[in-house]
Amino acid sequence: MIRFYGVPFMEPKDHPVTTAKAKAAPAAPHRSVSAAHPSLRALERPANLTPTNAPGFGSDVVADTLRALEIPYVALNPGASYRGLHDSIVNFLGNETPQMLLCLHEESAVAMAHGYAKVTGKAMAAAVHSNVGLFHATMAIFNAWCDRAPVLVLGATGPVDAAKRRPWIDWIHTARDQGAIVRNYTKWDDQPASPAAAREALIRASWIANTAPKGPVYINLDAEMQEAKLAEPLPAIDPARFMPQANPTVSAERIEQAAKMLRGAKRPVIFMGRVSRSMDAWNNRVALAEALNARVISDLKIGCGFPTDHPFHAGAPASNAMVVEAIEAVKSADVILSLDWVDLGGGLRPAFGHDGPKAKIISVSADFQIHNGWSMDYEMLPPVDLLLPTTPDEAVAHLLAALGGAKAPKPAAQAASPEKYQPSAGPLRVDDLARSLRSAVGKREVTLTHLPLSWNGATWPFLHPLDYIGSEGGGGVGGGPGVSVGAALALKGSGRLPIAICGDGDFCMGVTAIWTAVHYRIPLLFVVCNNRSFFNDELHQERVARIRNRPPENRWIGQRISDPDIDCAALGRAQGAVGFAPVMKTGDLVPTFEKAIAAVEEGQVAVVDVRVEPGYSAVATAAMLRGTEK
Ligand SMILES: Cc1ncc(C[n+]2csc(CCOP(=O)(O)OP(=O)(O)O)c2C)c(N)n1
Ligand SMILES: [Mg+2]
Repeated sequence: MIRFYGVPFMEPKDHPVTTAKAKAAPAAPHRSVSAAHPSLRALERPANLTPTNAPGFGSDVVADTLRALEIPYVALNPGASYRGLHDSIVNFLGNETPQMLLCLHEESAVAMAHGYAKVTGKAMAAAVHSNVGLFHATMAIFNAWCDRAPVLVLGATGPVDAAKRRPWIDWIHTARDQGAIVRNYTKWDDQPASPAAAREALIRASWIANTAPKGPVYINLDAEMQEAKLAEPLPAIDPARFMPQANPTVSAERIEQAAKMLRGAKRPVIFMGRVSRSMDAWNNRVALAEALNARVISDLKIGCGFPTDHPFHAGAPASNAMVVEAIEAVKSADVILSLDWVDLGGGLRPAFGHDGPKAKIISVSADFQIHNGWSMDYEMLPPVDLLLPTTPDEAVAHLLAALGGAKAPKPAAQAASPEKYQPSAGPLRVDDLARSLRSAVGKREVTLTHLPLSWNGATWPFLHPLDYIGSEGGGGVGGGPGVSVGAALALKGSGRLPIAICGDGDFCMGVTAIWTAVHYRIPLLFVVCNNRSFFNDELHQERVARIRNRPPENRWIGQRISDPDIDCAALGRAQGAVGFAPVMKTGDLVPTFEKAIAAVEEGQVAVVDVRVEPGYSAVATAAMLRGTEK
């Protein structure tokens, strides 16, 4: 029995305000993480708490509801606008379910929750101060939105009643409609005016965020509502009854239509898009591809959905652009099954140009349900001959059944031992980094929590749904470190080694997330793919200069992060991580990675700064062309 402030720790199901079983809706497709990891629970225990079970203040009701919803963590940066809630989590809940995770920037607080959701499929909370904290958080909220990742963002304002405000500060930190800052890239927001309304708002928010298509939600808690004494206890409710199963479904008729089209296909292609991290669903997708004899294409924007070393996988996963093998497969396809591919219209274009595809298109996606008029992250309107308006996991299971059932799932593939990396004497390139890291990792189970823009998908095969969890979603540079710390948090104790490979620009923007990982003992390896530049944009400047017949050699001005070069490992060391001297030579890669992995396996956070030659693969460079450019 876990104890806190003198009374036994109550599992959410026993909690007085929400007596019935608190079932998160919808059920996670795989393992559920409902409370903090034991080694984190041991940290930051509050002292001298008075045993009490009854909420006494508005914010106690908010905290109590977070526990009833089994929110394990709240990543936060503090602020007086939610000092009431802060007190309730520490002194009423005993800093348990949710447990606070202090972050040095709101962007990393939300990014952490995003990374956690990428692994678990479930929302944890992030708390941000009034309008100013929310301003910092916006980039990460947008990333989570584009990535369809559930995050419960808690914020605060006010007092909304102007008569109760302190001079100056309470006024500048109150806005008439704070939710407007993020309304265009959240699924829902609310500003409840009473504890009862706050409880309802949190339950609704959790339900909406965790229902597919998933996404971030924002609840703005009035400072006065939080701090006021509770006039009378709220009647007990069962949150599960307010969160009915609401995931999209598809009719048997449409499944049969799709199965008929696929049965008749001679050269089917599957676009492996936004799918879950469930192993069963992974096995189903392999069985479906094998039953159909389909070629499969995948993309590094999103988590892996299919073994990339499978003979049916066409070429390497795309980084910025589809590889030639994938384009050829799409060109010759007669039926394309898109499993919620990000930008289906754009994905068809390299093969078919503006004429549109000859192949029949079956699109599995319920994403249209959350398209709005502000964000165009819905991408191009694709031609679709049959829509299955549901999640890929559900559609694939039904399609398999309709096509005659799945074969017994094969055991999860074992990573083939990578070839021993033979360092070349030449310049150190991104591929050297990848190959030597694989060699140092050996047979360990690894989760790549982030990859840089310069990554070559051919250098690292994915054999399990947790081998790679996808990019930050919204193209917001700086998300890599925070997302990776959140993912590593979710993976803690799983036996997987989390590795974040970040560009130097990305790393430096989000670098203070490292402190949170070190402070809360979240082991993780950071590898900085340090080309000393915002190199992606050097290529753009070169492109523009060439088009305009101007000197391309000036592309580096306003882009290079050198003179001084940044010692990225020292940025880690300054925050308690183990940092290594910058790796300049290919021969030093493997031994340095081996030492760094050993440190992570001892429970530490390690940072290896690898000085790579600037340069992208030809296919990635080609993807930067816009429209009619040559
Ligand atoms: C928040 C944000 N700022 C700026 C950009 C524009 N941008 C796209 S890629 C990039 C460079 C990223 O640098 P780094 O992480 O070092 O990767 P590299 O391009 O060097 O491979 C920039 C600045 C962006 N996408 N997001
Ligand atoms: Mg760079």
